[in-house]
Order: sequence, then C-alpha cells, then structure tokens
Amino acid sequence: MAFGKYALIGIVAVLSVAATAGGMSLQDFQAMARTRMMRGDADGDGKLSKAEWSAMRAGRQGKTDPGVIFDRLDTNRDSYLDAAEIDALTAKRFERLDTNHDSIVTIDERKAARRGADD
Ligand SMILES: [Ca+2]
Ligand SMILES: [Ca+2]
Repeated sequence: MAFGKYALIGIVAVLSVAATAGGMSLQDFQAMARTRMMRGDADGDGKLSKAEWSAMRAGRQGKTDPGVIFDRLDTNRDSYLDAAEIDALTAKRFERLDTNHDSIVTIDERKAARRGADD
C-alpha cells in the first residue's frame, strides 16, 4: 500500500510540474488562487471575513493596510470576500501577468512579475 501512495504523489508532482511548465490558463490561475485564498477561511464558511483576510496577510510585506485592500476587493460590500470577488481579483492579476497577451501565463511571466512586484 505504501508503494501505491508514493506512486500517486509522484504522478501528482509530475502533473503539476507539466502544468506549470506549459503555463496556466485564466481558469487554472483562478482555481489555484481560490484554493490558496480559501486556506485562510478559518471558520470554513466558504468566504473570507476581514479578520481572516488580515490574519492571512499578516506575514506579508505589503505597503498597503490589508483592511484597505479588503474594502477595495469587497465589491458587493457584504464584509466578506467570496469566490466571485476572488476570481475578479485574480482575473485582473492574470491580465497584468500575461505580458504577451496569449491568454496563458507562463512561469517566466510569473517570475518577471515577482521581480517587479511589491505586494
Ligand atoms: Ca470565512
Ligand atoms: Ca463581498
């Protein structure tokens, strides 16, 4: 059984490397971002409260107050960030990253953005 488990981990690792090497579509990118953001969903209600968001951002070196960013992202003003709001944010980021506008963000484009990014 141990072998099966490690083989599966190996396959998953190979698949994710392949996906990264070939670049990501907006859909991949949004799915990844949603998964990452929802790790901060401490109470598991499927959306991020301002407290959950701030806790998640606490370790990051941003120039802007997380509360200010939250208010900007909470477009329907219900004091939560839901999947649609996160998708909207991610779509904007994707557009910015996709510097050659082929609707695929490659690892190189992401690296280039990271060098210049301050948040
Ligand atoms: Ca939540
Ligand atoms: Ca909201």
